Amino acid sequence: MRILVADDDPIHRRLLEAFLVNWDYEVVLAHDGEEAWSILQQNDSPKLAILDWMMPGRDGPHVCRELRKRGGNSYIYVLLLTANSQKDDIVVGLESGADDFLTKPYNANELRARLRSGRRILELQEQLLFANDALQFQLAHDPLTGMLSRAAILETMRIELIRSRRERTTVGILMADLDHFKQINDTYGHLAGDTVLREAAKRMRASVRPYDAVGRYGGEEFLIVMPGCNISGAMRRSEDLRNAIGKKPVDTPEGIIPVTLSLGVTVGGGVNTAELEELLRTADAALYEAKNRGRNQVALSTQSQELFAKSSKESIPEEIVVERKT
Ligand code: GH3
Ligand code: MG
Ligand code: MG
Repeated sequence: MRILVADDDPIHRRLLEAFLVNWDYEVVLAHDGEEAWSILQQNDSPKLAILDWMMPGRDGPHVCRELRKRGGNSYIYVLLLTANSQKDDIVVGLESGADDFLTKPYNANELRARLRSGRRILELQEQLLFANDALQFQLAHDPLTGMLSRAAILETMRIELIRSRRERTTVGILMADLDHFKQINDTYGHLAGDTVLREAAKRMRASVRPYDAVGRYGGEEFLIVMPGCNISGAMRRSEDLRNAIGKKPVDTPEGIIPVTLSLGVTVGGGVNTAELEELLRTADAALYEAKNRGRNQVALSTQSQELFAKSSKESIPEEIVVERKT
């Protein structure tokens, strides 16, 4: 493990280094508080630091205060070394953010033990960060399909709408729903239904661009957010998604299952001032329309049709206003 030793006294520095090397630490030396602070600011700085209290420029507590002010995820464990005469200042040292202190002259075994407890705290901190990351991932992803969760895709949509207004681009919003999925469950069983959902998710992910977001909005309903996508782009992408699901049945242990997808398309951002909830409603209405017209097809929301008919910037090709495919 790497450890930073900051001490302006060359004899103390060398003595400490000798101990630490002997205990298998990899030592990084700083000659004063200034140098210590600059080392601790580096991304790969040691996570364990022994700082002498008295140093020219920034003293130990000063470095400590800066460190704690900076915050961040990567915790650095600090042990302050104080001269015996400063024993009364221990409170000041700890209040500066130091984790532990030792008075000079110190006992080598005591130093070694205190460093060990510092390492334990760093290890716990690392485990906590790891667990926290795993939890964040779980919250943002649907466990069955590995897609973004409902909350995560809605958050993506919210952010992309804000971005699109700033950058004056549009965002394609697709609401997609597997057709007659209840029948699939009823005919082949729930496990086969799950396999179909996983495969559908995989095909959808593969049909959109890496910067497009796909999320599981509900049971067999998906929300796709496509930044920078206009009406014709969104319609084309919807056709790709529809084809990706429908062109090949899904092979499951319970049988080969044909599946189709219906999609409702709307476009937000840009000149469209509609808020997130309204866009969801319009995409949902278009999806309902696609279902009504016989499923396995793409429908564009009337709001998008009207809005973009008004703005001469983009005309909607006649044949894709509502597509009917069998
Ligand atoms: P439509 O074409 O109108 O969308 O018909 P549908 O049968 O797909 O729609 P409906 O909403 O009636 O049924 C959806 C079904 O999806 C019902 C529910 O049991 C099933 N479902 C939801 N989540 C899951 C899941 O995680 N796994 C499985 N196997 N089925 C699910
Ligand atoms: Mg359905
Ligand atoms: Mg549904």
